[in-house]
Amino acid sequence: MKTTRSRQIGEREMARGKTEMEVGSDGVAVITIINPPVNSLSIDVLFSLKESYEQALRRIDVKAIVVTGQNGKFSGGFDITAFDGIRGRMTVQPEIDVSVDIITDIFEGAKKPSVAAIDGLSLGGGLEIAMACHGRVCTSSAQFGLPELQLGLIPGFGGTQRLPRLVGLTKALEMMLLSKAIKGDEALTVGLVDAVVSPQELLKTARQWALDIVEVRRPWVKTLYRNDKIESLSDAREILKFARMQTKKQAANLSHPLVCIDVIEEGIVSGPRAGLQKEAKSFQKLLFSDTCKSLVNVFFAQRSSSKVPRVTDLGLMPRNIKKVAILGGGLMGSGIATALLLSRYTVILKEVNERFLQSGIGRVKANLHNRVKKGKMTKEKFDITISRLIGVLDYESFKDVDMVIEAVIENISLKQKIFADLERYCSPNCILASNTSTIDLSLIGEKTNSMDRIIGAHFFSPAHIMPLLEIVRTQKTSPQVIVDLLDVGKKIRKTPIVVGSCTGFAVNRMFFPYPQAALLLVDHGLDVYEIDHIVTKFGMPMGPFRLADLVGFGVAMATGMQYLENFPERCYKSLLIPILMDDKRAGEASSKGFYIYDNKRKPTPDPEIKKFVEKARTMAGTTSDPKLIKLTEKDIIEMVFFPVVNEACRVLDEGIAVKTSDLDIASIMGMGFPPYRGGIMFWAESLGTNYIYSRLVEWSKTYGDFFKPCSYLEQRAKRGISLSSSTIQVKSHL
Ligand SMILES: NC(=O)c1ccc[n+]([C@@H]2O[C@H](COP(=O)([O-])OP(=O)(O)OC[C@H]3O[C@@H](n4cnc5c(N)ncnc54)[C@H](O)[C@@H]3O)[C@@H](O)[C@H]2O)c1
Ligand SMILES: *[C@@H]1O[C@H](CO)[C@@H](O)[C@H](O)[C@H]1NC(C)=O
Ligand SMILES: *[C@@H]1O[C@H](CO)[C@@H](O)[C@H](O)[C@H]1NC(C)=O
Ligand SMILES: CC(=O)N[C@H]1CO[C@H](CO)[C@@H](O)[C@@H]1O
Repeated sequence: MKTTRSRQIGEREMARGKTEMEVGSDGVAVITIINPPVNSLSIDVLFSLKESYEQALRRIDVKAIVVTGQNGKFSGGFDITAFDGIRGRMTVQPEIDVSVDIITDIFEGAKKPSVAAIDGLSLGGGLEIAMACHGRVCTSSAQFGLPELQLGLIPGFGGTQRLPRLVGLTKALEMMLLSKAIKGDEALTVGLVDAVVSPQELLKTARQWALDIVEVRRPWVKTLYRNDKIESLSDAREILKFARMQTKKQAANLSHPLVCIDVIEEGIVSGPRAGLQKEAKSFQKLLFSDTCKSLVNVFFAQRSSSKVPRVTDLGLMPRNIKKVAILGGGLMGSGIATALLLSRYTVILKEVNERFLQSGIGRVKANLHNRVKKGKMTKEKFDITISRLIGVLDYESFKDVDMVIEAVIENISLKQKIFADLERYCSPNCILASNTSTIDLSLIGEKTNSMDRIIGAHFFSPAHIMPLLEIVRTQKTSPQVIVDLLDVGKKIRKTPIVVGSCTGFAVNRMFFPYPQAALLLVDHGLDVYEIDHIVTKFGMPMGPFRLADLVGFGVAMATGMQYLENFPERCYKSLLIPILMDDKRAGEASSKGFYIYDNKRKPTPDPEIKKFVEKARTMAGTTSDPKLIKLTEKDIIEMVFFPVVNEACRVLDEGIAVKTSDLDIASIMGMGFPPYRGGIMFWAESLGTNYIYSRLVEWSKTYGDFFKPCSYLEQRAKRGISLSSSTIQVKSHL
């Protein structure tokens, strides 16, 4: 990675992180990376590391070097917040290639040996520095990985060259292409480290190793030139060929994994120095790619989703939640119970009768069994986990629960009664959460005096697998309760977004126009399967029609009705699904929807669908529109997704969501929008507000108000400002 140093010495106190060096009487200089919380490698840290090395190399009382990180963490890798800075400074001279000039020539090429003492994280650039050392000692809980591909990049500090030389090609490819981390003991087995010791012994052992290298093992081996682990050229070619094939299958729209394979190959074919050079060049290019920018956006969006203005900035600490009660052991309830149990919560599951209770518990067991089958859980762990589940039929044991999550059938008077009961049986501090998808939370809490602790916890089905949690607050929900639920969300490994209450909340609300746009296009002459094909190619896990089959026509109609009730002026009402329902099609569950399903649930297009489409067109009075039939793939994608962007703007305007980045996360984790496009709003922004606005205006003239841009979008388009800009907005958020 080429970079320049912009800060002057006088600005030191502003520096992001540093290193410190301490020379012992044994002649070992211990250089410690200091940049909390994960000792990331900012530009300042890298240059300070270089200075410390140079000093150690100059001093005659120093015989050997140990590199380590402060507070039990080696280094979490390159500082991602510095990417923008590097992009901006690319043209400034002089350039220094960190990977070649510093890590390879100064650190690895030094006349004094260095040993990395690794505890905690050693990821990305952190691991790459450790690999350039002449020895590595770690603890068994240390974590090693090169996750750069998750950000649309490749390892940039020689990782593509050194990792294969330490652990062999197959293991190195697995760690890079799948961003798979390994722990200390495995690192020892595969040859990534030389010894595993206790945290107390770590520094002592590393010093000893460093001195041993000086005294006993001179001349020492540089990782970059090791050949004992790397496969023969012909074997390597076979392995790389297979990896390319797999990659093309699994990540059709991503080019950087293939670049990574090319760079590794260059090192094997033309030697590691050439490999380093190609790595540096490719890294620079990828840094400017849309994929990298998008994935970095997702990285930050995910981290900021748990930062909520005027909630998480009040200095509130999450309360300790240990015991959670769940009402209803249906599909949702059992999924939520599974997620909580997996994160060591004690779970009380309440049902209406013994039979339902047993089937609820059965579902939880089945979820956990699946993990055992997949090798993700041992039988012993299963027994311990399921022992924390307590099934009940009454509220007896609710006195000391910290949180209740209600997931019973959607019935207002039932839910009102339940919340009134909860108020009586639970402690006054207990959080009362509902997984309701449609009923207004204020209505649910109407018969209580507990609105400040009533909150929505909207999971996505299946709850133990889907990563998103919509936390729904009302005007009365207390910040403390939001902070508590954010903490639970994090502990059960969900990405939470905090939203206001409205029909569909943020995710389903902004995506309601998505199937409608697809149906509109079909009514006007496009083919069902072509739309699904194009949308899938764009990167969605499935097209809108395949999704409708999966959700089921019953559910699709019911939710469609809600939007029609709430937003009649901008709904497109196609008759196609009701017509299909008349033919006894209900979607995948009935083996027949837009597709036909075999007994393995494999979908096949149905030639008969034409007949129903014709009928729907006739009834709607639409005919095949010659203009539409000639649409390009790009047009079709835009006609399907711009209405989503438009609705997302309304969601922002109404204060349902507080940041565009939350909607990026919502689109990716709730709907499967491709992360390498950065999320729905990031993608929209990349096309330009004005472009989206003018296209919507154009379509609304032909196809009506379904496409009519909202005022939030219009105002920003006309002023040429970003969708996230709140300069116009004066409406108060929730
Ligand atoms: N699962 C989904 O994908 C999905 C989709 C749309 C909506 N929802 C919503 O999720 C909620 C639950 O959905 P589900 O699919 O799990 O429903 P479900 O019918 O499978 O399960 C509901 C369970 O709650 C139990 N129950 C009813 N009253 C109870 C009470 N007073 N105390 C304890 N248990 C009680 C029922 O016996 C039933 O087993 C509903 O509000 C529904 O609207 C879920
Ligand atoms: C995504 O991949 C498909 C092939 O699967 C290709 O046709 C399409 O152009 C790709 N899109 C982008 C933006 O790379
Ligand atoms: C809703 O719940 C109430 C109270 O339990 C019950 O009396 C009513 O029959 C239920 N309504 C429906 C439609 O299930
Ligand atoms: C009761 C409840 O919350 N229902 C919601 C729970 O989560 C599922 C999964 O999306 C939603 O579909 C339900 O609306």
